[in-house]
Amino acid sequence: MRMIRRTTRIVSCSLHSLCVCFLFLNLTIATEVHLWPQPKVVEWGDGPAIVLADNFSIYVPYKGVLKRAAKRYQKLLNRERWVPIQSAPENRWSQCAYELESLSISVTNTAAELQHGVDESYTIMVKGCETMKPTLPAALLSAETVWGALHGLETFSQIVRLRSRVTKSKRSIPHTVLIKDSPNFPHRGVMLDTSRNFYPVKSIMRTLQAMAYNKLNVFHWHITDSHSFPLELVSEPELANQGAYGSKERYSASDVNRILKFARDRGVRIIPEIDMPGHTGSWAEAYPEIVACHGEFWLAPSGQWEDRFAAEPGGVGQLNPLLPQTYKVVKNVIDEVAHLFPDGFFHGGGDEVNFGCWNNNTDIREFVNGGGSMNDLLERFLREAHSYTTTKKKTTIYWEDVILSSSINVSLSVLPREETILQTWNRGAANTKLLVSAGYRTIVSSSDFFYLDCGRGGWVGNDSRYDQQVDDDPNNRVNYGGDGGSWCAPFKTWARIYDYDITFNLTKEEAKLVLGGEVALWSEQADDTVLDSLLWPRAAALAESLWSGNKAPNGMKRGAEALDRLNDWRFRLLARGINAAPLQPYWCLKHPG
Ligand code: CP6
Repeated sequence: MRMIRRTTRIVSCSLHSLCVCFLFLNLTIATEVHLWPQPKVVEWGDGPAIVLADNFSIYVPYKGVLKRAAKRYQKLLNRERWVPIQSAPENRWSQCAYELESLSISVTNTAAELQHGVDESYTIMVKGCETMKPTLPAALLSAETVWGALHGLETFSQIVRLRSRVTKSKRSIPHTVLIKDSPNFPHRGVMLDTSRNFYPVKSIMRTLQAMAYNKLNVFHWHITDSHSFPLELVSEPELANQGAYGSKERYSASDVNRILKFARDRGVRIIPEIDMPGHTGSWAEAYPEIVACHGEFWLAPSGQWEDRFAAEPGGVGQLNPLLPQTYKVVKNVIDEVAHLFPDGFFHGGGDEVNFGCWNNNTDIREFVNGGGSMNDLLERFLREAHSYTTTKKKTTIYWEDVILSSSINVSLSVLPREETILQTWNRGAANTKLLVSAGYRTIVSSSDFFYLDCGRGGWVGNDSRYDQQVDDDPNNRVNYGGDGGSWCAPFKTWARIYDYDITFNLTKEEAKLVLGGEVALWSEQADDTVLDSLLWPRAAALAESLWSGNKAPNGMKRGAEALDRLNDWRFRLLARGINAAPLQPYWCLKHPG
């Protein structure tokens, strides 16, 4: 009986990504403390633990971001009550005679702004006591910039832990530590869609906080889409007045500024996305005349009337590139958003432009009948919109569709390489290859690996993309089953995200154009109630993969060893108020190997 139960339990751990090889790995990788993401270089010295004094303090000689961060981490260290699931061997737990009184921070260049490519490296040195003659332990964090120092503070907070049992209330760190750390990729992001469903400011802040814990440094804010326009703009107040879900479901300039300050204080950049010219149905609430096909049906090029749900469940709409009024609104929006958000990058959307939608519009049909092409229209729109963003001195990001969509063939001169970055989402590595070989800097967010939204059942709509297993009735708009369809399968597990190599199959030169990656949370089926558990700990998997890689120093995959640390990390995130989802039965964590 006992035997059978045991076997069953082991099977249910291994089914969810093996916890059986821990023992072997623990022998080869002697991590005293579990860190996430794993730093590039970590050396633990042997010797008694260093106990933090009760009045331990973080010493920062600079005002501003770093001072506020030190305060936050000091508070966090004071209340941290997290104990690792596996304690280090007892012989590590003798302690130095003197306690550690402070951590000192020094920064070389305090003026470096938080922008793409800023130096994020840091070094932590902790010197323990000498065993024979008692000496004072010392801890130093040094960094080139404030932003590197923030990462160092986070790592320091992960080194600290409660001692198990013996001295319950005392925090300690291992004897002598050397950590030298810097990221592999400068762009490590999370995309959040706040249009399909609204997220309160506090849930965005909680997400930014969790990102900082994970050293993720880019929040790609997909603010607007067809379903709602939740951003208040002074120059175009009607867009939110009419297009937001309600008077509370919107972000004011002061909300945005609070979010921006919160993010900057944690070393996170915010890239705003205003998705155009597709995905603009919500603009039609205020400006029906500038949006094509925002009704129920459109006339496809095939001559068939198509149900709008067939292309975009829940509502569509595409800006009409022929109208001067369109550009007046677009210019106001871009100018104000570019001003509101200080980042050097601006996301201009450009995904899923549907010529069938434009074909629904009489003026556009006339334009095409008169010898113009749909392609000309898109090119016209992009050229115009691009000139607004570059006038604002922004590098513009677009979804890959603007050059890779099979129906689209815009002149690349509209998208100059120095001013343009493209973001993948289809066909995994193949599209990354196409973008970089066309000479574009690229951000990877392949839907096969990095899309976090799928996997929780029904989709409203009879769209075959989302819903393969729906019955044959074309009027049936409810998918009762499964995981949401082929686009969603397989589920994007942490390991699938972790193991994906964003520079797969690229030459060294091509790989240099890959700036990094983003996990994406589209919100058709998500809001604040499920936000944390959809993002965490899966976004943490991306965080480590882009920070220090998914391979151990010996070149082997570090999946199993990573799982060990990620389990601990998930519990620490929980202790810090992030509702990260469990990865395994707790039993597996208690019984490694
Ligand atoms: N919304 C917008 C979406 C998606 C994209 N853009 C999307 C497409 C396919 C999947 C998931 C999301 N919902 N504006 C594509 C970039 Cl599987």
